[in-house]
Amino acid sequence: MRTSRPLPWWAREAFYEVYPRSFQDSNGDGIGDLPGVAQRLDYLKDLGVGALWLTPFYPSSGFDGGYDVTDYCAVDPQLGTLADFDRLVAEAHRRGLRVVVDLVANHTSSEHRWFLESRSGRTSPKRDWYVWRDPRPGGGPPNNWLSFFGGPAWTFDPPTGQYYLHQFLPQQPDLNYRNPEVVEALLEVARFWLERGADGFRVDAAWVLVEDRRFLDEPLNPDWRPGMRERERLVHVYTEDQPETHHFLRRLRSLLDAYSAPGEERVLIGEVYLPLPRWVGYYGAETAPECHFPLNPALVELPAEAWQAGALGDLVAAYEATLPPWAWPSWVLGNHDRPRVSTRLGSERARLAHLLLLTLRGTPTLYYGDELGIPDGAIPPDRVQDLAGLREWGGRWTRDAARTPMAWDAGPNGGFTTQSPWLPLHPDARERNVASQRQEGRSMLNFVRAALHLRRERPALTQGSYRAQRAPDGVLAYERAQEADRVVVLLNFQGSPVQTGVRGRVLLSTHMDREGREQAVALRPFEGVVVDPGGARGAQVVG
Ligand code: TEU
Ligand code: CA
Repeated sequence: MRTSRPLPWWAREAFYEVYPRSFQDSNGDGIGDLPGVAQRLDYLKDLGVGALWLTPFYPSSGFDGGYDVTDYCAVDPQLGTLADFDRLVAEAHRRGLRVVVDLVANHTSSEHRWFLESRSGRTSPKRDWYVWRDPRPGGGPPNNWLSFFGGPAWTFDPPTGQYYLHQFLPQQPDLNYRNPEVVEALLEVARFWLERGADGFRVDAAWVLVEDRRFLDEPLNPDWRPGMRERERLVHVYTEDQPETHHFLRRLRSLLDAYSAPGEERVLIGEVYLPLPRWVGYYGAETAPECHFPLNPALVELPAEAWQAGALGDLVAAYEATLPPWAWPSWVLGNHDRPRVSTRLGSERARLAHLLLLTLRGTPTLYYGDELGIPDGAIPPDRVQDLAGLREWGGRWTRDAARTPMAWDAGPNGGFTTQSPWLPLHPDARERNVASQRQEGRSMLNFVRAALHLRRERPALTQGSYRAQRAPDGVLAYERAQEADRVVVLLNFQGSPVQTGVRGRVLLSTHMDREGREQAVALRPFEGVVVDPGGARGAQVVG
């Protein structure tokens, strides 16, 4: 996107992912719900984010945290009603907050009426809504494709003698996007939520919607090593990133554009885990756009040991160089599928990571609770809810750990619920919660809030250009500039202090204890700062 034009809201604002079951319980059943989210909108407004992404709140069969939908056009009774959704949207809009909902497009629940009809017989009018294949000659699954959650991507259905495809759980049969009726049905679902005021969609599993129609075996991955996920034994040439997937996303984008008005765009965000050269394909083309931005998995997947100035600088440079000029970057630190950033990096580097997230060029997406530095929860085996995730990670990790309830105050259950919560809160919830961190001047919460507000106030940070700067070893340095507004960001990713030659006014430090003019900014271990160099000169970072 050319930066001289005023930015659309989805490029200007920070997004915040809410896992509704874990945000706020409003009726004392231990499960967070939509009215609960509505109660906490003032918090989000004050924090400084501009849009919420709600993970699925639809009726579901409960095998995959809501991602096994039984009815796309309703609300799970545990989480509320359609009227609660309408109120949530109205209350959000009243505060200038946007609401994006999850579109679970790749698959339905096996209990969805479409699938029940489809599996009822080979001549069912909905048979072709899913991907059914005969056993391979001599028996067994049609090919070697593997599911994300372990085991084959095919399950046999004895009454009709065929296998159906599921990229995820057997309880999540893949829809057949080669059938135009399926495309229409999903667009109809999208219309339903747009009519109710949703500001857009995060399309779930957007890079695996369609498979190659020859159903050939996928080649073995020569780089697979024990410890890697089972699905990675194969190279996904036939099950990921197929051209027809892009066709659907283009259709969906056209629909969103038809529902958009200047300043009131409906946004299309895609979940896309692919290497950068193919990941950028999900923006589509300038004249045939797809996602406004795909969620960027790079920082979510970056191993802790690679959080070094050099590697990060290269990573950002690669994104800056690969994105076409009209495409807008996206940055993410964590989500409901991966270990939390505090656990991956430790609390000091989690602050640095947030300063990076909130000062890079592009739309940042925060994950609820990370603004408090919540670590992965310890989930006793008898309380594990996410069996799918346990399978995905070979039993080594459960996604529940990253989905524990938000802590609002030092009261019982962190103010999340008056009853026993569906998952235990993090162990230090009595100290690590919104109320206590509000009072503590230098808390993670106050830091993230300050960074979000600084980002809003400075055009350089919201829409300015990005330019890497030379810096001493261990320091990632870059300048953001929008016309006369300029800031320099210095991030010390090493455990020792370092002197930079930067002169100017420190606007914000991860340590929250320095502000003001300095002759040569020195950084403490793992400290990051935003500096206003003031005037045209003096910003050069000298090693
Ligand atoms: O996730 C898709 C998904 O495949 C990634 O989580 C994946 O497991 C891996 O990290 C990619 O390399 C989405 C949702 O976010 C997840 O919660 C659902 O379980 C999944 O789709 C199925 O709907
Ligand atoms: Ca509840």
